[in-house]
Amino acid sequence: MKIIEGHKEIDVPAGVPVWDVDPYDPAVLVDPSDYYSELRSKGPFAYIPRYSILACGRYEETKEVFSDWERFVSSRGVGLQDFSLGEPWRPPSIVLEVDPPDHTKARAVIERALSPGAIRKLMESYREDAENLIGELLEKGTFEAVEELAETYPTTVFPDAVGLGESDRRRLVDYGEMVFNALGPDNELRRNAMAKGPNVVPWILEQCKRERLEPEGFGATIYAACDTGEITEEEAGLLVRSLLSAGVDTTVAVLGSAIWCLANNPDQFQKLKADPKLARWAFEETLRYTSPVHTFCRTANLDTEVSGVKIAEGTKIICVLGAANLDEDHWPQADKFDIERKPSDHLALGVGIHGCVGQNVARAEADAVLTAIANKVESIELAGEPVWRPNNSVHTLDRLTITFKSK
Ligand code: OVV
Repeated sequence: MKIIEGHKEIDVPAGVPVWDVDPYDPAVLVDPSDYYSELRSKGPFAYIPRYSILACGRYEETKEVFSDWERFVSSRGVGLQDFSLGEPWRPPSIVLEVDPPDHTKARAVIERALSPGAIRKLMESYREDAENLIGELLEKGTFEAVEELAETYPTTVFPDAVGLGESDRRRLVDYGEMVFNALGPDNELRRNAMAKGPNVVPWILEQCKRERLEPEGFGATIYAACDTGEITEEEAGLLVRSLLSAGVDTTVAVLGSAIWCLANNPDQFQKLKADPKLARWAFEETLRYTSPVHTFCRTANLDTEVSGVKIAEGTKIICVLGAANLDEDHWPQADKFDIERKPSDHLALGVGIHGCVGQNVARAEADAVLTAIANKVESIELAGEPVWRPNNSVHTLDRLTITFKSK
């Protein structure tokens, strides 16, 4: 058996085109639209020889693979590495990198911590923080929207909601960058992110300890579940680690991308201003249009078949969510950003039992920020060429210079 990027080499399934592309080439990662459409044009799956994987990017197949946890498991890792063949870089997540029945218990605990009721309590301070921040940026006029808005807002409100005594914007963003880059191949992006580990990982793990967490917060609710014997204290620590792994870079990405979308589509921003209640849908359409998590993998746990393609046990499938969310066969005028589209079935937050457990927190953050912008800002303009930051799993901006004008 030959191993490539930590998983089994597979034969090309009958009828599947071989496509010599590198999905993890920084040039593809910063500007993926041609890669997305070419992938969809190949059929339900393409075989990518340099990694010996299947890729899917049509809506139907991506949804099928992504939601069928019995055939396409997460416990063997959701990146290129197959955890059944070697040790991952960190102890696996007990909610992401796991299947039922173990998944069910951890998921219930984290779902409780992030419940709609818990989030409702935060909403008022989320709105206040968003209004203050947008007010400050309006006064500045021109600002760096990644640093001063997209990174600043989540790294202010989220650590507080978790109950961390302190925030460290750089370390929180860098840890997310590690976790998401780690899902890709052993390329320069992954190696550079991993090199930050010694400065970042010990700090993150320290924040996950029970005694570090405030008595109110998502973290405390998670730890309360070990007093009732539902989970162990160690598992509670790992679930707090999941919050810090998945809760920062994703929301940073979607906020930056939402501003980018609105700056590029002034007609859509005018719609939002006319009806700020559309903030919720501006968020969903940004998710569909930009897919902050562009790729997650699954592993076939048995010989099976999808859309007539025979898939062998051990096959790694990269599910290109970014491509599925722009599939013309599912979305009329897929390449148009339209906040009145109201796309409730995009795949940006996943689908099925592993669907984003933090989505209501993300929605609350985005709603607070976009509502404040709709109410206070007259126009949003690009004040420089946007620059994207390549990441093996996250589609995110590196630099976005913006001018806000008031009346
Ligand atoms: C990258 C990522 C996404 C979702 C969950 C987690 C990590 C986790 O650590 O649980």
